Amino acid sequence: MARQVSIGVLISGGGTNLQSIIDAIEAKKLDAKIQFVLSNKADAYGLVRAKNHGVSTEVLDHKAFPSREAYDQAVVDLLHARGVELVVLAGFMRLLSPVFVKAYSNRIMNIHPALLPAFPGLHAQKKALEYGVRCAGCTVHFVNEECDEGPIIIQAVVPVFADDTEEALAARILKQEHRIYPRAIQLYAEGRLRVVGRRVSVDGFSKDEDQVLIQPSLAR
Ligand code: NHR
Ligand code: GAR
Repeated sequence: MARQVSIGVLISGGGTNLQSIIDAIEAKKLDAKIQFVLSNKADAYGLVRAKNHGVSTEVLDHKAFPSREAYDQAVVDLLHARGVELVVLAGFMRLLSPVFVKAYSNRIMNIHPALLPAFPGLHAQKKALEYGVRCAGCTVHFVNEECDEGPIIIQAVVPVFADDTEEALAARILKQEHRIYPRAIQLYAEGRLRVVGRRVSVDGFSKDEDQVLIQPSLAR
């Protein structure tokens, strides 16, 4: 068992990634303690998920603050007050200003439903489909001051099929999000992530040269 890492999870919506983190903790696959879940929206369903599992919640509406910086400082103050070490963005839809990023430098993670640096920003799955890529996926990265640009921790690749809809592809990607986000947090808890410039090195994992995805596959 690694030491338990104290995390704060920031959401704006449904919170299925939050659910995957709660489930991994309950299954003892993730040595983390969620200090609280914070939403900028009072009606985010993720808040119900948190309450269902005895996790405390906070709602901080960005519209009640005079500036992005003032909002971010209030969030940082809450995170500090609860002893949060690692901030986990799970569908949080507010861009973080430098005030926030500096306070938690290389201690904020985000998950994005694309193989970054391809398709940053909104509607990544739709963009991937329209572009015609054969492989899509998801990325967990540390957050820096740019959007979807921070050092990459882990990625999962999924096939794109000729008859895919945006919904089908998004669901295929989301399933893998739920596997890699708890894993990324566990690697952090185990102290196995080191950020060197743009690159994140992961201690002690074995290589497999044959772990590839070919799409369309070599079989017919
Ligand atoms: N903050 C920084 N500094 N860097 C990143 O990589 C971030 C980030 C904050 C959030 C998540 C990202 C996503 O999952 C994320 C990554 C919202 C926006 C945005 O522009 C951008 C990226 C992400 C989430 N939001 C608008 C804003 O004015 C509001 C949009 C809305 O409310 O619907 O902040 O996609
Ligand atoms: C996830 O697919 C996440 O990757 C994506 O929103 C969904 C949140 O789902 N994030 C973005 O598109 C960021 N631009 P959840 O609320 O059920 O975890």
